[in-house]
Amino acid sequence: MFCRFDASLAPLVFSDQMIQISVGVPTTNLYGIGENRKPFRIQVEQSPGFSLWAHDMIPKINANQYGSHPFVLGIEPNGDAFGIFLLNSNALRIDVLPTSPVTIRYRTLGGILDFYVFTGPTPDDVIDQYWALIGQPPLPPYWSLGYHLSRWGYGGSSGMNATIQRMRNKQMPFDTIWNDIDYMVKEMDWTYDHKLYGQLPDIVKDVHSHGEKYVMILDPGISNTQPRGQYAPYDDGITEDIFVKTADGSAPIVGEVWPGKTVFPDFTHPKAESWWQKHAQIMHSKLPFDGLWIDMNEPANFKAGSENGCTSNSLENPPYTPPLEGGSIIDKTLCMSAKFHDGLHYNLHNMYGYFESRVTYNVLKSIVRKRPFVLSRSTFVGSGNYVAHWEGDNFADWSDLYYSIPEVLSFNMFGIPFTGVDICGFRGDSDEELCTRWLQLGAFYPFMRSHNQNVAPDKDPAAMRFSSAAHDRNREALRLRYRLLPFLYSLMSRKKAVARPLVFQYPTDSTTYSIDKQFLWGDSLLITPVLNRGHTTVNAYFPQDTWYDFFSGAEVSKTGRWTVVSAPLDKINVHIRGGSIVPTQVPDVNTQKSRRNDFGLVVAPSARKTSQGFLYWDDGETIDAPFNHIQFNLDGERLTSTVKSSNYATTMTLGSVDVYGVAIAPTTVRVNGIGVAHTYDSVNKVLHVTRLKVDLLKPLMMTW
Ligand code: MIG
Repeated sequence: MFCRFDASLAPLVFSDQMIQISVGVPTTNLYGIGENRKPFRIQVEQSPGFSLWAHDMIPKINANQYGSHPFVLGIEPNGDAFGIFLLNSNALRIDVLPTSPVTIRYRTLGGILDFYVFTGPTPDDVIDQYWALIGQPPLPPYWSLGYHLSRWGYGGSSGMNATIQRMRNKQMPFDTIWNDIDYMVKEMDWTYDHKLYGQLPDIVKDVHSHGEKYVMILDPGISNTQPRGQYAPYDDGITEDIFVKTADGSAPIVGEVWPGKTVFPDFTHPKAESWWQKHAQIMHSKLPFDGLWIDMNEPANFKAGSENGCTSNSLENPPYTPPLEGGSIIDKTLCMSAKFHDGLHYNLHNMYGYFESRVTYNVLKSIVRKRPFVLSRSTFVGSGNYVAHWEGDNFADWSDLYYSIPEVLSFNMFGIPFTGVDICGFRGDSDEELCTRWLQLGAFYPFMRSHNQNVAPDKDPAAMRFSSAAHDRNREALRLRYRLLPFLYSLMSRKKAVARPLVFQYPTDSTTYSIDKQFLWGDSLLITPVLNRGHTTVNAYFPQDTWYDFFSGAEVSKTGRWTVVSAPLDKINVHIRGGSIVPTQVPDVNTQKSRRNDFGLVVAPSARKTSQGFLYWDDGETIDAPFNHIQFNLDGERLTSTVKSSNYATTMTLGSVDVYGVAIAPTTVRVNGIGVAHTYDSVNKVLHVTRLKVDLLKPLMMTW
């Protein structure tokens, strides 16, 4: 690895509001730099440039989006990886120039050059090193790994209730129901509309009685136009003096968001947390929410700067600005000279979402006294310590379906592995084919949520306008998700990237460098979704290794090349890598129920007939919960387990084991010394053992 920071590739500029420095890097395989919509591998040949400036903007190519992550990972042709990270919250332009060596040119509008270089040598090592610096994401509550259903504009409690009922009636697995801004009175935080959503407290009660959870949205903008004494969040905020101020510091800066004119909480203010806490607590006593969703925290403002414009100075009109959506640095946000407790908006803008995330996480934690679940639109370096993330206002079309994969893979590098996008698309109409394909892929987003714009037709898995065949396919996608939840949870417990690009696993295989239509879960599952209308086959790359169809167990005969595999509408291709053991669980309609079901193991032998896997298990909600950790090991015709930790007292029953790649039909199968019934699939070479009732908290030994 040889990265050269110098002035030979582009002149070094060091001025108050613009610093430029370049680094020469020894590869064209570069990944990261966000949040920007793009293919996963940066298209160096096209001389791309990225502006990092949090902005309320629909995801589109070349636009600065909701968050800022100035991190780039490079992989050299020999497989060695490195990372370069610039810790800087100012507006940034990062250009990638196809020179020899490749130049990464940084231009920042302020701050200092606080660079970190990570030496790997593997891509996973780079990510470990980066996360060691910025913080490892905490384990989310188990229920939040389930399927989330959201919509803007249910049309009130009855519409919301109807959505819930059809999900239940059609046996669609889901864990949560979400409310967007239409639950509020005039879109004002910490209120709910007693007319339109009069039944909401009952709905939340009913949701809880079914083992489901409730999540609601909050926006930062606080209405400042209510009569005095009528809206405590504003009155208290004034008393506590926690709103962002105008340039001269004399008064809160006023913008305009959904509630009309608003002021903006300064989440860097020491008193902001107790203020947010007070109103969250009052609300929670009426509507006991389980999770919170924080939107519009770029911070977004419908007016450029403020109601009264901005003062004219070099902060509002920097000598250099990168190309920005909306054409100006104050587009859809507050004036640059607005004042926070910790400094100027000019310097803190990219961190507004981060500060709100931290405060909201702390508040929720103190209210529910369990692991908090918070979803945030705007993110910065380190946001993964507090929140999950979604891609914002995507569109219901096939290209957005594809772009969800680079988004999820990038955020897995950025330390926010718990990321997904709005399934079926937020804007526009998704027909049942697109919706099904999206649910199938969405089952493999670490964070799986459907959400929908107020003006868009229903797109939930049980939507009345979808055929019953579509409902069946959607249910299958959801059940697959629930079947794999113990594996997903175990992956998340490792505090490593969950959704991984193929190049991380096979860094010396140049074919994998630009693959972003397939990805891995951990190092075990290869996911190959259909991303085109009408397609019932898909071109899959199988790196040189042993691979089995996850569902049938059939071994992939030719690896190290592209292969067309069948992908009928009811199927997403999933393959398991030889050498893996994946824990599963009999799915159910929510995680409260599925967590009580029997576990299963899918055992995929490597060429040397060995494999490993593990299962992490705890109560799914307690902070620093005692846990069980069971390791599985295959060696030839012997599957064993080691209970590494068993501090969580519970029942864990192993109900089935499927062993792939068993060449010869076994005559006897023994589990813990006792002969058990089994079947053998001679076509796919699979040994199935079902109807077991084995205690997973005791060492297991299965032989055949
Ligand atoms: O100006 O709350 O990205 O998920 O439904 C739009 C309404 C504000 C943007 C979010 C979207 C949400 C919507 N919000």
